[in-house]
Amino acid sequence: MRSVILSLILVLPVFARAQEILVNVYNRNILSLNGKWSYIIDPYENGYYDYRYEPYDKNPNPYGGYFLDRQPAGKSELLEYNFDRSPVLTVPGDWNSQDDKLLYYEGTIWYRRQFEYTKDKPSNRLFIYFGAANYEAHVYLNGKKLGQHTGGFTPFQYEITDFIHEGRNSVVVKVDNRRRRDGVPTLNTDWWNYGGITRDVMIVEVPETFIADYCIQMAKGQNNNISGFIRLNGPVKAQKVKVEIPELKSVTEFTTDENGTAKVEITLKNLVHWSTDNPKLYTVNIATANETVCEKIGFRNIETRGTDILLNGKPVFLRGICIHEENPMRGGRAYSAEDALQLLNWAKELNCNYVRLAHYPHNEYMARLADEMGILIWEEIPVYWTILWDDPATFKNAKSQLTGLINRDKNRASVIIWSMANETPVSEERTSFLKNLSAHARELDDTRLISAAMEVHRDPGNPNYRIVEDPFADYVDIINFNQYIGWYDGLPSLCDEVNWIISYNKPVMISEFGAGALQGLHGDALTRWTEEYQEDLYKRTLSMLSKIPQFRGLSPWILCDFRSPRRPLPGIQDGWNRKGLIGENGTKKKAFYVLQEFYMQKAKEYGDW
Ligand code: GCB
Repeated sequence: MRSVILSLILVLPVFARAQEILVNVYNRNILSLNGKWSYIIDPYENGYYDYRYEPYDKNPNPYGGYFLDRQPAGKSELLEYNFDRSPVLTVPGDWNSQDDKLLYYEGTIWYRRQFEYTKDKPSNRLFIYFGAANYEAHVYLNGKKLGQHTGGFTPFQYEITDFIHEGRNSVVVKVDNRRRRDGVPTLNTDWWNYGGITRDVMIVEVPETFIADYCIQMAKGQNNNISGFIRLNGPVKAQKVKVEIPELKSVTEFTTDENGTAKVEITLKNLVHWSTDNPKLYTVNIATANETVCEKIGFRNIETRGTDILLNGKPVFLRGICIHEENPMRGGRAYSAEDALQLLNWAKELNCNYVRLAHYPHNEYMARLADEMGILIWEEIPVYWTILWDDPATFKNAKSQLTGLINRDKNRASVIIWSMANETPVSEERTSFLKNLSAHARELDDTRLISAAMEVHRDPGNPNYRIVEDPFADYVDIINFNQYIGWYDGLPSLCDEVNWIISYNKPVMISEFGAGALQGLHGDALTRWTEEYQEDLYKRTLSMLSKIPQFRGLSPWILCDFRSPRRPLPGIQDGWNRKGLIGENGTKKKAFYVLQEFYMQKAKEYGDW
């Protein structure tokens, strides 16, 4: 019995230290590890735990150091895991949409990829970088454990300088997508729990001392002043660093301190601000004596004044739509620049100037493309519904996902809102959780706006009143709430009756409303699931919302139908949430055109047409 249970990896007593994540990884010296990875399904995790359920990581295998990623030493040796005989999955990509038998799988899958590597320069350092893996990943290189990462939507990396071999190398990753009560998100969501290595994987080669992180953004409330920081990692911490913006003929030199950090302050003349009409990006070069990192960055100012949202000092109405990170036509998680283009092109066609990337950090291509297309963005972490508010480990997890997101996208002009949560039930623990998260976000980035998708309450004495009142509203810059009058709450005609009580002197936005419709199903406006019902609900909702005096934007639910196991209705839902304005085959529903027209009028009203 014992001898047939094989440990998968040789154990190193000390894990590689978790690293500060490299910013702007796509513009570095990288080797992509995307492609075909061999995989082994391991629902009982026998490659991770011995037969006493002790992790091999903690308790090195006493039976001779078997490990998964190797060939039997001779014909008599028993090995039961063998990647060479195993099928392959494409990385990046969720496993659910690549093999029918994995559609509902929740558990562990082991991945392996072999690759050759030769350094450009012997003194250079190497990192392995993962855009994301859902939900927990354990990473091993050539039999050494590099570390473990929790959270399905943020990047992670390990330094592999000392573990990589000249020539052939082998990386093994255990990915486990089981939902957890104490996780972020928790057990209960309304989206598909796609597992796998869902984003790009790469080896990054950098000099011994390298530019690890930087923030080059417009200072809060300023029009010409850039402020931020540069942080070096490596033995030569104190040195000269240059920031150059060739188009503006601006070159400024800074000196990093003994921690490798320099504060950046630059005054720019003749700067063209990034905006939705003119998404101007400047090439910015950040250089030390032996490294230059380049990136296109836009400079803009976002703030609120009273009930207005101001982009570069000018009132803006946010014509938005919610998006899940899914490609409805291919099926499964979106992960590429092409997927991002498809989704954001649809948003543009809808006359949007804004998108809400729900309900977790999307891949980096989205914000990069939005920068180029002039689309404003809301970014969010999966603090959704009923996570464990009083568990310090859950808070730490949420905070680390928020940090990962802000670190990655802090140089994107398109990103204007960090959202802390979606539809969370009011309680003291929840409000203090969100307060602490938002304080952390402001500490990391004081230039963007904070919000959350809050809930609506009824007035028990008056069926036609809806109230937005939430103690967390005091800590946000924009009030956002989800409401489903006409779908979960009465019929669409109720929209004509309802009065809103929203007493905040802040901009008010509606982060969600919507109705399910099966694309191609027609009937009268009172028949559920028809395109006509959804169309009618959109018309009535838009007139209802327009009566709210502080109304400054919206992001209806949702651009495309998306998969959700909560949606079983045969013949209609079949495992899809049908609230999309676009069906699973890419065809637009009638309500798409209602919103498109509304947005054209709004754009005209705000002088954006
Ligand atoms: C919501 C949630 C969203 C759901 C949506 C629905 O309020 O925020 O995740 O998918 O409603 O369709 O019910």
